[in-house]
Amino acid sequence: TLQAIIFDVDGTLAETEEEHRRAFNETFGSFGLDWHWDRRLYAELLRVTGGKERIRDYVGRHRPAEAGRVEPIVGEIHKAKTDRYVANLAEGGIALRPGVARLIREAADAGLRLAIATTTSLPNVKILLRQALGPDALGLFEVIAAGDMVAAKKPAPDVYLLALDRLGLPAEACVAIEDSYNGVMAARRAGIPTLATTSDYTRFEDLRYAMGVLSDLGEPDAPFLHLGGIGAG
Ligand code: XBP
Ligand code: MG
Repeated sequence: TLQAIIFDVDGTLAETEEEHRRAFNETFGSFGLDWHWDRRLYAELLRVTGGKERIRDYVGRHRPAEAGRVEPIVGEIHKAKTDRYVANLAEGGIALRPGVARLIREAADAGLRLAIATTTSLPNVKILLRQALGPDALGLFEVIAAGDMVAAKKPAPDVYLLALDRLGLPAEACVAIEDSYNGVMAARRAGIPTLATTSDYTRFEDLRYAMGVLSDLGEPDAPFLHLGGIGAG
């Protein structure tokens, strides 16, 4: 039987990638880098998960002459990007995708255990959950497997295997919710039944290894059915 839901973050809980892109672009200038990642380029760069990995991939393919200067400061650039992303979200917030808040609350009320498996950095997860669900939001999630807690990022299964390990559950007792090819592959390689919701940057990706693909997780938050009330009077 189903015992836990494991959520991806970026693209699944919220459409965060434009905030990531903005934070990357706002950061490059302060390191004297005249880079700008537009939407088209970013869609291509998203094939590599993880911010540091993405910067290295970009330099390798688009700015090879700058590799020597950038490589020693990738960690520094990425830390500045994370700080900026957190500051931007603290200021502006970001909405959860349809149905996400409701699923989290109803699953928790029903006694299901909740976990997160993401390649994004831990501070990014924390600010998103606090902003969107309130100060107690982190307490809803028993396990948060994030960022550099594993060596190999999605599509490797490592972050999902870590979440399963921390939950102490077999893969079959869980369902993963993902939005991307890399995410679906990571969860499936860990053996977890996976549901995909398409997101802004992933709607044309190959999600066929998910057990189902939906546009999103549901209807607006207002109660839509009152079966108990119909005919009860
Ligand atoms: C999300 C990502 C992340 C973010 C940036 O992938 O690829 O890298 O874009 O996060 P997924 P960091 O939703 O499949 O987990 O910059 O903190 O690495
Ligand atoms: Mg995602």
